[in-house]
Amino acid sequence: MPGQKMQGLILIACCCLVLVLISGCTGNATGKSIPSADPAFGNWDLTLNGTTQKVLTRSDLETLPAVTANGYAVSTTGIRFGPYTCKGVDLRDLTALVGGIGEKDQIWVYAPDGYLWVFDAGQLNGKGFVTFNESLREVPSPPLKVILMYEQDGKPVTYNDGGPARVAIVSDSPGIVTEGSAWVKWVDRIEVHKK
Ligand SMILES: Nc1nc2c(c(=O)[nH]1)N[C@H]1C(S)=C(S)[C@@H](COP(=O)(O)O)O[C@H]1N2
Ligand SMILES: [Mo]
Repeated sequence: MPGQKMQGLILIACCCLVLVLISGCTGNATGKSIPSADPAFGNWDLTLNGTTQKVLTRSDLETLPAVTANGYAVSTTGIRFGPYTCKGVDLRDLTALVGGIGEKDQIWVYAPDGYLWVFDAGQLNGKGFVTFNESLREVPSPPLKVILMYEQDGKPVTYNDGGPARVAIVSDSPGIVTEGSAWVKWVDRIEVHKK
């Protein structure tokens, strides 16, 4: 009967809707919340894992030697963000707190949205990045530093810009553009992987 068929279809449609709603509530892949402008933002800390492990608060981070330099990035879609004055802690100084890095080690940088970016030891020494000028023409790389930035243009990094702490690749020379994919937002964990 057409009426029964219709009822059946409506039932199936309702089941699908319920499934979509339920799956939408399970959150992101890691199950951890992104530190938005809510409690999680204030509770931020940073776990460093190497041969030992340490957890740093925001004020711990601010007591470490700070680097202030120029940062400018381009997304994979060609949108530039910056130029910014970036202030933060050199990743070599952070990893030194948990045993340091060897020449062949990798440094894994995690964010609670499930994003992960891996640097090699050479990159922490500023080598092996592709650099562009403002017109996105590739230029030879000046000395670079990889920092965990907590201030951007003199203000705490906002949530939308990846705060409380975001990776920035910085240079003493202005106008050096680096690839945005390495600028990990909302960083909450850094691991040294021995090779
Ligand atoms: N945690 C996290 N960081 C991230 C990403 C992400 O998806 N999650 N995307 C990266 C990529 S591919 C780019 S191009 C830039 C984009 O930065 P924006 O969101 O400030 O424009 O952030 C990088 N950092
Ligand atoms: Mo990107």
